[in-house]
Amino acid sequence: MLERIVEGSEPVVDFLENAKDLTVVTHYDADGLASAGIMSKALDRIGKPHRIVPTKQLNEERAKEIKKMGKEVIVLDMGSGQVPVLENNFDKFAICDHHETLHETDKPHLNAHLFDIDGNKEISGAGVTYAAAKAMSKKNKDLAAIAIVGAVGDMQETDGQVIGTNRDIIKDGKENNVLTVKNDIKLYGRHTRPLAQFLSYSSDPFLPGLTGDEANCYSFLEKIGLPTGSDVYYVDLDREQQKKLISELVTYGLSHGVPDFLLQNMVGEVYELKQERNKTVIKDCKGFSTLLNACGRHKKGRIGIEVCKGNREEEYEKAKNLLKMHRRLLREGMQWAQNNGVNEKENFQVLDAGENIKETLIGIVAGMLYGTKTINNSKPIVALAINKEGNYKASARATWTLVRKGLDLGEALEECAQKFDGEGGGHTIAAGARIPRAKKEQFLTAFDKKVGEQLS
Ligand SMILES: [Mn+2]
Repeated sequence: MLERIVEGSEPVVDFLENAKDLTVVTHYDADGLASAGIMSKALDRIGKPHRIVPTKQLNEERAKEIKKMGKEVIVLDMGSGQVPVLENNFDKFAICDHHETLHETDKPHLNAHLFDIDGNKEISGAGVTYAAAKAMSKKNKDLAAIAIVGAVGDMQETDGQVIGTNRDIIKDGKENNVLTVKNDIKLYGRHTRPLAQFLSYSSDPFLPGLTGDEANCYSFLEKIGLPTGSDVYYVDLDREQQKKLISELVTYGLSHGVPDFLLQNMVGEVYELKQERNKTVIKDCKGFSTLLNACGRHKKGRIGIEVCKGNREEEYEKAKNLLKMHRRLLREGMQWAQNNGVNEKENFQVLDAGENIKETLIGIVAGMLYGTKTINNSKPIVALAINKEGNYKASARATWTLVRKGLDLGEALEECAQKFDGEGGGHTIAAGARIPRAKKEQFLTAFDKKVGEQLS
């Protein structure tokens, strides 16, 4: 599958090789930053100068700003849905994307869906960009690990592992000594936190009594006979001890009402960057993508891109500090949500955070609330935050169980937001919208009705 995209990369590669004044425009999330890391490294290797612009969106206004910097753009992890904007502003452009919204163009356009590959699940923006890099030079196969960082960051794992074309990329990564794959616990911090802290910080899934309570985690570990020293990390345990911890956590979760699908997701394939040092946040792809997300969400995308390209000094230290801040804000957001609770409607529930949670974090908080006692796990959630313009940013999240029953949050948000002078869209399981402040109640009523129709 991957090879088909590599073969189809020729127009993009020609474009890059002939570019005179190149700007790399990329989405600001983990997948976008990974895409730019891969592209920038590949361009460095052929000695092609370029500037990099991470961006949240690519509308007319933003395109005009970018045009002032340079006339030729390669757009990564976005662009397929913005062809008219690109046509309006640039004589020369190319696209590497995996999103489904497709406009036709005669410019170099690499998109998974053009090869009948499902870009939602089987390959990310970083994966498509990796295919182009591989077409430029076989040397770039060492960037396969960063492509998987992008896929994991874009939540492309299905039942605990990546699938489809992403598996071809994994194969490249293994063959080139940059990736290792094993079955293991998928909680955040295997490499970076002492065991008790590792458990207490794990909010996905939320384990009632353990998450957020280090003292309880300490007693839990003592009770099951595992070491509690502050110098013992999960990766320091032997295989038997690791297995013991996992089975005890599952038992604990089941007896504390954690949905079994969340507990199942706790174990699966773990992707590690073979060349990175143990006990660093970038040792595994999940940690790496979280670091990138923190950079992007706090408008420091370029720092994350440098880390993707191999910087392990100044930029890496900055990125780690951003991650610390990011995680603190998320904990505070979760705390706020749990203290204030949700408002349950007929077919969904609302968390109205107003100005108490940043709009850039509201979606992550909404997702993390599943499995907590704060929300009803059998209904979708819409979390609202007031954005810079004073309007509402809405982030909707659901479970696969609901999607299987017919729920499509992307469709529901798009339709309901448009009705009330906003805009929205996204995936079946996760979507977002912007809603004028005065239209909030009308929007929520329409959304309730729409979701009810989808689920009936
Ligand atoms: Mn993406």
